[in-house]
Amino acid sequence: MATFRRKPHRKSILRRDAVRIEGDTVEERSIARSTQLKKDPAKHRARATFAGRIVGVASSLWLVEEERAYSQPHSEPFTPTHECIAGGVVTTDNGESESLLAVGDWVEFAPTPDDDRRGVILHVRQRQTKLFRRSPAERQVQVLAANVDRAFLVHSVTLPHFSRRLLDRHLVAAEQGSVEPIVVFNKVDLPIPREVEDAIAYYRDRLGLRVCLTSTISGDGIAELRSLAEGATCVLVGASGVGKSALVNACFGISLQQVRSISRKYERGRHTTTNARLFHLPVGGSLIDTPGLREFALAELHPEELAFYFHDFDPYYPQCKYLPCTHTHEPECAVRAAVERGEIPYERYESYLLIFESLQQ
Ligand SMILES: Nc1nc2c(ncn2[C@@H]2O[C@H](COP(=O)(O)OP(=O)(O)OP(=O)(O)O)[C@@H](O)[C@H]2O)c(=O)[nH]1
Ligand SMILES: [Zn+2]
Repeated sequence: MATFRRKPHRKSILRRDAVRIEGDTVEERSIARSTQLKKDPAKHRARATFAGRIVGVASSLWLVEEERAYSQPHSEPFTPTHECIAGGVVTTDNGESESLLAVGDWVEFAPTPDDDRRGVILHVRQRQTKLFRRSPAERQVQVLAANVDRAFLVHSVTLPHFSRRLLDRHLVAAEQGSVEPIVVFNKVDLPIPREVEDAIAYYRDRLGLRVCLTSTISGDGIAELRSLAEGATCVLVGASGVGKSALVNACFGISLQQVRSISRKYERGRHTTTNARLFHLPVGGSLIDTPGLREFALAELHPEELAFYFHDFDPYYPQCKYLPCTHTHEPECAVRAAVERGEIPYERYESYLLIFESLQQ
């Protein structure tokens, strides 16, 4: 049996969303049980006999790999998993407003007595890093991947067309979650539009970001991606159809994930990948493929804080007349003056304004 160090219970006892099970709701049961739990959360957690990492989701079950599988390099992209449900009550070291469980989470669970391939998740350990957005349905923080070192922010140079605004949101989210951003421009085998060439140069040279130019057709940049993932956990995020799954397959040299052509009519992907999945690289390290997201609303951010994530504004900000300055309407704003002089591209500033506005809603 795997052993693991128990941390004292820190933050919250969560009630799961109400889900109908056998006539009553998990929520009702949870309320009943959480009174006992408040007295002794450690006792609840002590029922877990295994620790492991969530590597995927299948038919509403969380796929959990045992922690001991991590003591040596993985020779296969995946090892056997326990198919787990989240217990009626799950304790967590994370905040109440964020997703209870996400791919990449380290959890403590108890295998089902008559079938140890099944199990119940009882506790979620504190996330060291996370990539998150505001969930479109509820105003909750949706964690797309937890405990990741790097995020490959995947955009295609064309088909679907490059969205600067989406990349700017990705960059803010990565920094918020303490995840190192790697900007990936995929499909460089296709003709690269002029404005995308300019954007590539700007993000690489002006913002000093690590930018990879890749093609799953010509093989450009694949070795670079693989080496960036070595020994690290990396998540691929991006709109549907930009080629995230094709990049995962190219990094492994085998077909692990389904890839589908984009809709020519709408120039959009077809949302082929529906759940996040973690795969181990033979060199050590892992890649998490995620479903394509058209919307990337930022969470846990005040509009006034946004400018601090736009690092090309940094040299100008101290010269704004009014501090704090939102760089939207204030007179003698040094950031707007820099935009007027062409030192900050207008598209980048426009992207700032749009995000600023969306954060005010
Ligand atoms: N020309 C070209 N096409 C590519 C490249 N990479 C992927 N594609 C194509 O782009 C389409 C979409 O690829 P996917 O890997 O399914 O895209 P995805 O980002 O995983 O999409 P979702 O799973 O829907 O989020 C497929 O037709 C791929 O063959 C590339 O480097 N060059
Ligand atoms: Zn200003």
